Amino acid sequence: MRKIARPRGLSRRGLLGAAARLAPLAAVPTVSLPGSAAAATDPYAALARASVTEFRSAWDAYRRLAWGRDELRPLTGAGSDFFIPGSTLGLTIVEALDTLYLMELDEELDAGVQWVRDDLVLGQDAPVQVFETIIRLVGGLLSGHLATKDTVLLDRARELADRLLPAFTRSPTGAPYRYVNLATGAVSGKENHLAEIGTCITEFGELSRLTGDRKYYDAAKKALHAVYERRSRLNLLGTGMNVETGAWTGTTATLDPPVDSFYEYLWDGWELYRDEDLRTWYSTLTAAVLEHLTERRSGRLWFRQADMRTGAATGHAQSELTAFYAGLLAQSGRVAEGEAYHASWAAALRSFRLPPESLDYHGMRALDPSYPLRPEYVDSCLFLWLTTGKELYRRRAAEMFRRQKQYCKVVNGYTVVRDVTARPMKLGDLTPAYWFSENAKYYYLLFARARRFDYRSNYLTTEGNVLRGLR
Ligand code: DMJ
Repeated sequence: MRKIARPRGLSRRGLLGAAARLAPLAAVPTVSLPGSAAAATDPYAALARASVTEFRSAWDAYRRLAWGRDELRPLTGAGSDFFIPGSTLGLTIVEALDTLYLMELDEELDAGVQWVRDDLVLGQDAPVQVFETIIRLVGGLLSGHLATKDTVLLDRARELADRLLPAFTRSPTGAPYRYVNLATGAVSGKENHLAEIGTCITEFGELSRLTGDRKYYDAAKKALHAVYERRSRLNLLGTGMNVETGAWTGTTATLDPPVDSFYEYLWDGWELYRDEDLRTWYSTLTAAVLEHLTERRSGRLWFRQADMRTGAATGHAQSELTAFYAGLLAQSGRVAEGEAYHASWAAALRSFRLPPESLDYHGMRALDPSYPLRPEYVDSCLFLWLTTGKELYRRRAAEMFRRQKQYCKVVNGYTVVRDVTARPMKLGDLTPAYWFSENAKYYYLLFARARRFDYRSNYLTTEGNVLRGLR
């Protein structure tokens, strides 16, 4: 996530501009931004250089060992598939395009665009997960297009979105099916999760803005509404629904996956497209989340699980993925809660060397001890820094950067951890594509004075794809 002030001069013309209601520009945050007098002496210059060095070593390994494959297995030195067994959609290349641009690695960027132009085959006869395809591939192609102005990238984004659309248009409720066959349009997976139903309006909205065809935005908004209109009397949501009947398949209210970015995109959709409905839906649901899910424990703020109909507490687990919510809270005007929630994760990092995938915040015990190189904690560092101007968040990011290097760095870049509580830590064998799109980008933007980034006015998707603020 990760969106800051709305771009100055963002065009309101065109199809979406006509549809969305206009609103005053959001205030630009008061921050010691790169290039300002306060940033004259830069204690982060060495970290900025190091963030590029680390990215390059992982990128070189990917090029050498797995070029064109979805992801790199750095220990075995091979590629792996993410979407379709035995086939590739070039996930790492597509995800990295705008990071390459921001870091001014133009030769590598050209090679990536060339691969998309010559080798990316979209019409494959296989089902793909709609949500992942939108946030990673459609989003990656769009931010790549915005960075390079190469129309091939926009054409591919549009082609891919068109292949995904049956998941939305064939659904009786408008909430998308989980999978769609890219060649035939056959849909499957009628039980879907909230994050997967509702995390598409910024990518589809951008596609509508760029192409002048509002069908993408309309499909995404209808999906969000299909969930919103089924909220409980407490204004709480469950975790999933049957997209054919509209019945809830999970009735636990939670911010953890599989819900997380559902809330994020309500706010983001409002912020990008000034659609008042989305702001209303976000505000209504967030008020209920803060009323019913907030839990203070040893002075720390966490978000519990509860029954969506009664509000009764049902659990006290917290996923690392929910760390993004610190930034979202601050973004949407709840700065104190956002800072408090980030402080809870910072405190957890005093108990664990790396954040476990899931923890029980009552006993501060790892429920899932893996660490798949998640970016959410640092994502919130970036946004909280830009919102508050506090150097605290750069220092926290610097500490995570150091820990990732200490525990996850291997000969061919970076790898996931299977157990952060083991001594020594047990490593897995994967560099997730989001490491190139998110972690590496957030570190670079936090530490560098990126010349190609507008620190005052920008928008990054849930996958870290930059849709505003590239220059
Ligand atoms: C990314 O794919 C996106 O941030 C998504 O919204 C959930 N988290 C993963 C990385 O952890």
